[in-house]
Amino acid sequence: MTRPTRSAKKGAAARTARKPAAPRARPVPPAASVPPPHGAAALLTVLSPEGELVGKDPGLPPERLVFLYEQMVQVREFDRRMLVLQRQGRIGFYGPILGQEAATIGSAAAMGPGDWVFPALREAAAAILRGLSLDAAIAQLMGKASDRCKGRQMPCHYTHKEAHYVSMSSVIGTQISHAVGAAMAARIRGDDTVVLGYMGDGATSANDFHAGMNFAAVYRAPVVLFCQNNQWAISVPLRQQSASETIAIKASAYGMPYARVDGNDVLAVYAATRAAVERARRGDGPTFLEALTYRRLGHSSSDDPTRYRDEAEVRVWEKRDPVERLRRFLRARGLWNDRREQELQERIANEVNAAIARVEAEPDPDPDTLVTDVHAELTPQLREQLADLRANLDAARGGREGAFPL
Ligand SMILES: Cc1ncc(C[n+]2csc(CCOP(=O)(O)OP(=O)(O)O)c2C)c(N)n1
Ligand SMILES: [Mg+2]
Repeated sequence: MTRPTRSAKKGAAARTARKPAAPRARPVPPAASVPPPHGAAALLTVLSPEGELVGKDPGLPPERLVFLYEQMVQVREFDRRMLVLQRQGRIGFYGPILGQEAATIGSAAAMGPGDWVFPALREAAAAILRGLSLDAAIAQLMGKASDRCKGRQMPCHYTHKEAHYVSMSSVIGTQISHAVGAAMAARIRGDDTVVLGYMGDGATSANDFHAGMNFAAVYRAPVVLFCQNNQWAISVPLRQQSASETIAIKASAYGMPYARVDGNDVLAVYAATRAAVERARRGDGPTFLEALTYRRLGHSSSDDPTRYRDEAEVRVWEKRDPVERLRRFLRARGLWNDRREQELQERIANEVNAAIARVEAEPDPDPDTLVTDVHAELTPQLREQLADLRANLDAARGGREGAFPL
């Protein structure tokens, strides 16, 4: 290797000094002629933010309206507590759903019990609505022995086999292909199952969006593809995600019917999803739905959104709160009052507290389960590693110096 001469070094230093600091890469803004992606097109709305009926009433019976409200309140409390547990170090990670309760509950409530649901990142409410117990959800988050996945999955990967709720794939957009594939299977088998496949706005930039949309439309798969447009993909705002006027119109390029719905209006979401489910069940193929909503907290417990977005935007969306909207509507119909609200809040707080206490007292998975039902026969390396792990865990339990950190 030749060493640079003193003068060459000096020249290089001078060149470096003259060179202005490289600007931080900034995303190219959308073309001026393209209207902003959100707010540009009409939204299907049933309830105004004040809870007044402004659209076509889907005609749900009173007990079903109350059920939807109770589900929304329950998941809001669950969400709040799980984030607190994460902050206290009792859960490793959590992805909050505050603000998106109506989009998930309205769509999940439109599905039949035999249908299938392929969630994306924030659809715990759909699993709970389909019968996942709070204990099972918390066991998943805490990685307890009773967890269906034996604590092997990252938190927020709930699964509920009995209710056809498939664990989400963290790989953005892959749920779209999975949902379409399952819908194709139903079609080939000739049953009337419908599949609901969720995605975020960010997922519409993923390869699987194109593959899934195209496949679903060409083969008329009985699937409802539901985009939770919460307007952020971690720190990327929608205007930097897509120059399309709306997300919904992307479906027209695939020859798929679509609708754009107010995602904070549970009745509008329910009505749009119900129509799409009926269409799919009749054999008329897929529908794409864009639900306009807002992610009010960080992307996850590892994120700080104050570093990249204006809190004033959050305040605007707080005023469009989905839970309050339905509560106002129920009150106006004489289906809700302060007493019922207080009873519900107390009942849910007690149920969540009791579930946390029960699950936290449960044992962690036996470390042997890392391998024992994965491999029929352990490789020599795995055997050695497992022996090492056991020895270290034993040492740690004995409280000896230098023990394996638990
Ligand atoms: C293929 C892939 N690329 C990147 C990531 C990292 N990632 C995790 S969540 C996320 C943003 C998802 O945004 P969106 O689809 O809008 O869903 P949201 O988080 O808003 O619910 C990204 C880029 C990933 N998990 N998978
Ligand atoms: Mg998003």
